[in-house]
Amino acid sequence: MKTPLEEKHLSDSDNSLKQVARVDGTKLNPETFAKQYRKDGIPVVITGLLDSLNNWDLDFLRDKLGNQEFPVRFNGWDRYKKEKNAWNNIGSGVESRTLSFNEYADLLSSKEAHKNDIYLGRCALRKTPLADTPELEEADAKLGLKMPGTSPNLWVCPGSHITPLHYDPLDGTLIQIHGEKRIVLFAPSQTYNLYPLSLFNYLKHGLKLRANYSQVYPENPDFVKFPKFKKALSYRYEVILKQGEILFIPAGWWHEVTSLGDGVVCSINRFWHVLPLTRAATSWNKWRLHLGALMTAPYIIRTWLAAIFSKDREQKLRHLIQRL
Ligand SMILES: O=C(O)CCC(=O)C(=O)O
Repeated sequence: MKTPLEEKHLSDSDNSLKQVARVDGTKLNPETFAKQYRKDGIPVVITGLLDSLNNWDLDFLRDKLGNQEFPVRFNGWDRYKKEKNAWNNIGSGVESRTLSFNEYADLLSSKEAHKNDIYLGRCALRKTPLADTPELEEADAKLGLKMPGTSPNLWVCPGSHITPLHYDPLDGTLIQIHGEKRIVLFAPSQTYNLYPLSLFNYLKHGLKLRANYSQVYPENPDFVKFPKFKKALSYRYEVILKQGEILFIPAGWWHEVTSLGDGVVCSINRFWHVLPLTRAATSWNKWRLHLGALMTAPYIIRTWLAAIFSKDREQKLRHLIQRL
C-alpha cells in the first residue's frame, strides 16, 4: 500500500510517469528542508545551490585528480544478458582494479570504458584536492545535512552506464556535476513488487551480491517472471537530473541511475544517517539489510580460512584486509 506520506509533494498528474518535485534551494533553510522532505522521507530535486561550481569536465578532473588512484569497476555488458540472480556480484561488489585517474580518463577518451561498461563508481574523494569543495559544503549546510554516513563519493562514467535498481539504508544526496542522469524511483512500499534479491545470497556471495538490488530490469521487465512489477509501475517516478542539481534520495527508496549522452558524466554523492530516528527505526528496508549483514558471517569465515590455508597466504590476506 502506498502511504500518504510517500506521495506527499510528488505530482500525481500522470500515473505512468510521476515527476519528483523541483524546489529552489535558495529559498530553503534547514528547518523547511527537514519539515517538508527529510522528516517523512520525500525525494526532491534541489536547484540553484551550485550555480557557481566549476564545470568538472574531464580536463578539470585530470588536472585535480591525475595521479590519484581509485578502484574502478569492470562491469562488462554480458551480465545484462542474464537474470540478476545469476550474477556473482553487483554494484560495489563488482571486481575492481586500481587505476590512476589519468589511466581511467584514457579509457574514457578511447571509448574503452564505454565498450566494456567500466565505472569509476563510489570512490571516496577524501584525501584528494576536491575533498573540501566549499560550494558542496555550503549546499549541505543550507539543507541542514549533518551526521554524514560516508565522506563524499565521486562517480565518473561514460553516458549509457546503468547503476541497477537498488535502495540504500541511509539517506543520500546525489549531486549532478557534469552531464545528465535519468533516475527512476519507486517508493519503499513497493519492495516486494520489485523482487529484491534474496537474503540467502549473502551466505554464498557475502556483500558482493546484496539484497538491496531488484531482480527486475525496470526498462525491460519480464512480466511473466515478475508479474507484481506491473503494480509497482503505478508508483514509478522519474527525474532527469541536470548539471548543478541535487536529488535527495531518502533511505529505502528504490532508484536506478542511467547516465545520459555520449560524453563523460560526473556526480558526487554522500550518505547521511537517517533523521529523525523514528523514520530509521520504522524502515523495514533498513532492517532487512542489517539482517543480511548478519548472514554474511559464514561467507566471511570461509573466505578467511581459505586465505589462511592457501599457498599465497600473504597476498590473499593483504587483499582481504584492503577490502575491509
Ligand atoms: O550515480 C550512480 O551511478 C549511482 C548513485 C547512487 O546509487 C546513489 O547516489 O545512491
